[in-house]
Amino acid sequence: MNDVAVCAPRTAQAYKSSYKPIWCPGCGDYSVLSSVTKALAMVGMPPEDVAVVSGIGCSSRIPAYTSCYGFHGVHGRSLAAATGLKVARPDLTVLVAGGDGDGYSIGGNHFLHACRRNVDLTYIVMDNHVYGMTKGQPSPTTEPDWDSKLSPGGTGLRVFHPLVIALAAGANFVARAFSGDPNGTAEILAQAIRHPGFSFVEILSPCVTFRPEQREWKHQVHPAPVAATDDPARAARRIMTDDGFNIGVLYAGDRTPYPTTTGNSKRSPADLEAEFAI
Ligand SMILES: Cc1ncc(C[n+]2csc(CCOP(=O)(O)OP(=O)(O)O)c2C)c(N)n1
Ligand code: SF4
Repeated sequence: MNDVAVCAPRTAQAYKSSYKPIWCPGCGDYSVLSSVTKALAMVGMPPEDVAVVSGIGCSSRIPAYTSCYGFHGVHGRSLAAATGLKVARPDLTVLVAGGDGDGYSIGGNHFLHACRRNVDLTYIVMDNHVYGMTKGQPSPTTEPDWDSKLSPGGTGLRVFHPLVIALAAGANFVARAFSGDPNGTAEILAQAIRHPGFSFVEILSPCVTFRPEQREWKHQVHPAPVAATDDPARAARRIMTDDGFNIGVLYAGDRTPYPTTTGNSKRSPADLEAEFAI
């Protein structure tokens, strides 16, 4: 986390914008928005010192619903944009948010390298195991036997395992949360924001329109039975063998974050123009 001046305490409301979300009634992303704003209030930096960067998808609409700086960018490229922003402006706290299609499919390559670089970012994936915005195509986390009009009989493909992949690639903090537990999710997000380096929080967030059966997740999630470890091999073994519904911080490491404070972070537009003059 940055050494920002922490001013008077703010409520979660202070981090919400006046735009009303247009998600479907019952979408898990409403609760994720509430957890993000609660977490920011817990951590306490002013909204103008926070940037929320996203890709494309229902979940990627989230920056507009906060009062922080926002960038609703290109599908699958949120981590690239956020990395550039954080390196250029290390004084900002940068959150990155999006869906499983955005982050693991078209953005999969960026996900690997963001973990490896370990820039001080907090990456929030609202995982609903489907492409919601484009009407229900299977994503990398869709179960192989999920039968739908767009994937008759299921894809038959092995699922992508984001938490283990993040660990193997070098993420410094790995957690799983559930949108139906907004307070618990806010606690996890606050820890993720405070943790140095690349923090990855996978939030199970039901798409009630294309995956209505995900309403059952509230009966399946449970707290992780053991505390977070700082041993990546142990964390990987646990995550590989859990049931996919363990909620909590699963790994908190101590890798040194990518250094972002060596340059002059607050150059004027005139300085930048001069640098690129031909
Ligand atoms: C380059 C490009 N390819 C495809 C699309 C179409 N597209 C928009 S959102 C999306 C998938 C969104 O799914 P996900 O990231 O899981 O988010 P959700 O809508 O479920 O929150 C796709 C394929 C696009 N906008 N740009
Ligand atoms: S389509 Fe699914 S992910 Fe998109 S807003 Fe509706 S419920 Fe949420």
